[in-house]
This record gives sequence, structure tokens and C-alpha cells, in this order.
Amino acid sequence: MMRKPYKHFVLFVLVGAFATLGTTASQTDTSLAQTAAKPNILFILADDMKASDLDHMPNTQSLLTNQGVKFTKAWVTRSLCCPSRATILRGQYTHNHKVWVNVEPEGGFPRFFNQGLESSTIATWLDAGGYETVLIGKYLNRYGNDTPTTHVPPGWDKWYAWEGMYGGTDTSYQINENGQIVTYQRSQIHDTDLHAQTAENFIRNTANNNTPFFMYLAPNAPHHPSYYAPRHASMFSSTALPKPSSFNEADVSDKPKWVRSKPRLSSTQISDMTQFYRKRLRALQSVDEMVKRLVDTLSATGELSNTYIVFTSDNGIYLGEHRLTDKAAAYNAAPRVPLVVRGPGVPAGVTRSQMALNNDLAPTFASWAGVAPPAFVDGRSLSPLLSANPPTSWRTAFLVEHRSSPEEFGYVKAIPEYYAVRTDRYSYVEYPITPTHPTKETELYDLNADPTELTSLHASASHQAVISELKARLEELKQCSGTGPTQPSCEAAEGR
Ligand SMILES: [Ca+2]
Ligand SMILES: [Ca+2]
Repeated sequence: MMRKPYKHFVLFVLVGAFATLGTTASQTDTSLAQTAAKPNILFILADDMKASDLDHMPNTQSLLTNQGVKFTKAWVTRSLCCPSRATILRGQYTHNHKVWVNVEPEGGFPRFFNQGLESSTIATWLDAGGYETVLIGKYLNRYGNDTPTTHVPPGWDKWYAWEGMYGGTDTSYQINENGQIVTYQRSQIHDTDLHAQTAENFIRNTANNNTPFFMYLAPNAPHHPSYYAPRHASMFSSTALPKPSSFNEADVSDKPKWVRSKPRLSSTQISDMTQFYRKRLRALQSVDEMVKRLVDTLSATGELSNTYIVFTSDNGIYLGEHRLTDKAAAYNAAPRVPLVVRGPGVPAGVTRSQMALNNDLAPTFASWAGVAPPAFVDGRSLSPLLSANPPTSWRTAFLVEHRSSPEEFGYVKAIPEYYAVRTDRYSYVEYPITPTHPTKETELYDLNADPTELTSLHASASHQAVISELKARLEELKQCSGTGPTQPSCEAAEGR
């Protein structure tokens, strides 16, 4: 682990500056306090949570949304767990970190590990910047999956990571606690409650030593199988499944073959989906209580005013939209995620409609920590959007991408490889010809006229000009890279 040189460095520079300028003692104290106190960062990452699920989390609404900025157009650039988490750790599009799926060889923790990507992540950057770093919960899919692992990646001072997938079995789960594998019984403690306890202990211990912390807190909720605590069992028992106009879409003749081949949902499927929705909301109640518990802990330890709290999810999910379940497609509900930020200088109770991406989280944390992100980072700091006067220009497009592999789950494999560009107005999707997809297909949705993507306009004569523009935009985005010698940077391809 890196040493923590930061505080000593700042002290030296400031003392030198004040000696030169002859600053008064009281000004010195104030400036020193402001500069030396790097902010804490509490990052809470739900798993498969829809943006609309926030409506059922009262603590998160009152303590985070109402106290900070809510992004109404927050997206992930690949709506699948492991690729999105690799993006969050590195600030890169999937085509640049190349963790395409959840399982090896083209995805999962082994893909991240084998490429050496652990050597430069948000953890190593902040660790080198003087932060006490901790991960609690889910790391990357397939970490400790077949045999439990004691591996702790570089950059993390403290480590409490899930072994295996889906939060263990029905009766127990295992956590790698700083290199030691510990087994918990579900009858003893619910996993999110355990994470809340671990997080609270960490905050209390760190508050004493004046070191800023970065906490990556990633509960399993509300991901299938959506284990919930017994105290929440009676909640939401009559809550209706949301049915937007895209629910069980009647006419899918406008859509590509892989969607056209899906039958309409049966009443049994809808009933099962409703039960799943209710279990998800119950599982999220432990997350909501954890938010309150940690805000209370930060307040009690005097850290709250100097802590950024970020709440988001690695991807959304379909619960019947366009006849779909699961994720990884380009339609709204899977790439769309909740994103709420509160913290020092962040205005309270406001919304931002600029496009924010999972690519942006790592560079945002880096900017708060005062460290420069590496050149490979594709995303940009959201910090300008968190001021009272956000910039008038921002990215005007971004890329959503998807590839599968023969080893993946059926629902991932069922979606042909595609690349999509989203702007404020349009979503344009291209499914290229591949060995398993012999005919090129495209989709175009005008999100102003058709926000739930019911009618693809790809064959509309009057839309061919805009399709040409979007195609050109898509080609640039597919190639974009922070480091390539000839490619456009992603920031240039997305627009400013
Ligand atoms: Ca997920
Ligand atoms: Ca339709």
C-alpha cells in the first residue's frame, strides 16, 4: 500500500507561502483548514437498480436527492454488471478496457486482472493522493467465483469483497475481509446490513485519524435473487408493477429480429415479474436504511460537511418494457440509472438534465481528490455540473455498446452485437453483420416524439439525413480513445 504523503506536503507548501506573503495568523488557520481537508468520498453503487426505484427509498430522497443534485439523464455505456464496473473503476468505455461480458475469457474479473487493469484504477489514484481507500461489497463478476480468493487488488487499504456471484447461496455468503475469507449465515445478518455495519465502523475509525477516505460501497441489492431482510417482508405486498407505454409492446414489427422473435409476455410471466419487482423494492429498503445510518455516522463524527456522497447503479433492468427482461439492450430502461450527488458546494434539491455517464465517475472522484486522472480516461469530471452555475455546453452524444461471447448467459447472447449513439433527441442503433448475425439492422427513435421508443424510424425517408449525421457520429464514438495516436478523444467525439 502507498504511504500517505499528502498532508505533510500541503503543510510545507502553505507554511512557505504564508511566510512569503506575511499572512496573518487567523487567515493562516482558515486557509490551512480549507486546503488540508481533502473531502471524503462515499460512493454507493446499487446493482441492477432502475432510476425509478429511487421513488421507493425515502431516506435516500430526503438525505441525498433533496440535499444535492439529481441527474435526470444518467446513463451507463454498457448495461451489464462487470463491464459497467470496469468502466467505473477506470473511467473508460468498454471498447477501451475490453471487459466485454461477465464471464471469462472475454469478461469478468479474470479479463480485468489478466490485462493488468488493476494497476491503475480509481483506488490506486486516490490511494496515491493520500486517501484511505476501502471497498465493501461486490467487486467484479467472477471474483472468487469457483474457488474463494484471498487476492486484494492494489490501491485498496481495506477490503471487504464478495466471493462469488449473486450474493452467495440462500443460506450463507462469504466475504474476503482483508485477505481472510469469512462465512456469514443469512439467518445471522442480512448482507446489506453487514455492509452497513462494516461501513459505519470504517467511518468511525477513519474519522479519528484526519485522513480523507474513499469508500466504494457496493451492495448486492436489488439484483436477482433480491434477498431482503425479514423486517421488510410485509412491505410492497400490493405494489403494482409499473407499466409504461412500452410495457409488453404490442407491435414490434418496427424492431430488429431478436426482439420480433420474442412472444408477448404471458400473465404468468407478468405475475412473476410483479413478485420480482416487490422483492427488489424490499431488498432496497436495507440500502435505504444504510444511507441514513451512514449519513448519521458522518454527522456524528463531524465529517458530513466535508463528504461527497454519490448514489448510483451499475445498470438498470427491463421489467417488461418491449417484452424484455434482464439488461444489455439499448432501449432506455437498461442503460438508464439513478444518480444523486451531495457534498461540499453542491446545491441542494436541484436537477441536472445534462448527460452523465458511468465513465464520468472515476474522473469526478479524481477531481475532488485533487489528483490528475491518467490519459486513458474517457469520461469527464461532473464537478462543473455540481456547481450553482453549471456550464451551458456539455456533451451532446455518447456511445452505448454491446458484444457477447459463447460463454455468456442466454439473455446476453440473444442480443446481437450493436453500437448505439444517444443524443438528447435521438437513439440510433446499428447491429452489424457478424458470423451469427447475417443481416445488418438499424433502429432510430425520436425521443422527443416517442420517449418510450415504440416506433423505430430507421426506414423513414424524412429521417435519412439525420441518420447520416448519427452514423458519422457513431463511427467517431466507436473509435474514440483517450490514448490512441489517431483516434479522436472520447470527449471530442461526444462534443463539449
Ligand atoms: Ca448489475
Ligand atoms: Ca413498436
